[in-house]
Amino acid sequence: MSVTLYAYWRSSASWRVRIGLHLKGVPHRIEPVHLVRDGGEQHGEAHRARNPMAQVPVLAVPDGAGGVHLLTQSMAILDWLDATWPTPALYPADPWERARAIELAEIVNAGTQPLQNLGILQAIEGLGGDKLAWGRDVIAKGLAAVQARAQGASGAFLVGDAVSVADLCLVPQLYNARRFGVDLQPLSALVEIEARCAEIPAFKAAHPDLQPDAQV
Ligand SMILES: N[C@@H](CCC(=O)N[C@@H](CS)C(=O)NCC(=O)O)C(=O)O
Repeated sequence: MSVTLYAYWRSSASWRVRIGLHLKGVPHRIEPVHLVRDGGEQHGEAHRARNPMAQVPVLAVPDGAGGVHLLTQSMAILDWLDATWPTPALYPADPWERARAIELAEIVNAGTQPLQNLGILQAIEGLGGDKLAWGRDVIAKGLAAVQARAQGASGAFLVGDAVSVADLCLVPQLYNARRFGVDLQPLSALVEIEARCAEIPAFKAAHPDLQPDAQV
């Protein structure tokens, strides 16, 4: 089975899913959705039919009858990938560690990224606000919380010594942190984990610069 990921090279939520696909060796194809050009392809009829939130990622999975099932929300997609291709696991086996990994992932997924999403930044700009200062503040706060909450859980990676869903959320968020000029000095524990992830072939392959729609 080969799946299709509707994605944008710099979308952090798409990036999480790309890492998952590569880690598990899932055959896939990337279908770019340009979030900026001409006001954003995500707002077009074709993409809204895939995702009424007008966002990426969206995963299209063959339904076995010539059509596809669609799945939105990176965390739901990662959960499905993990259940379908269990190795390597994205979630620790121990129930407490599993919950800790989800906790750290959700600080990014629910508590940080949505506040600096493109649509929100455009709205802030429209209201006369400073979108870069806003983005910098919310990312700095979110990542500081990840680092604080990871204490006692981390080993080589955010939770223990194996990559988990928490690391899949961390790496793209750190990339966004740099784009917004967040001071990473106080976040050195996270940057060290990021460096370890960067050595893993799946993380390398999922990097924005290597995507078919990359503009580098
Ligand atoms: N909760 C969603 C978030 C998706 C999301 O925010 N996607 C962003 C890119 S990272 C997007 O498509 N933004 C388009 C826009 O704001 O217009 C997920 O995890 O998939």
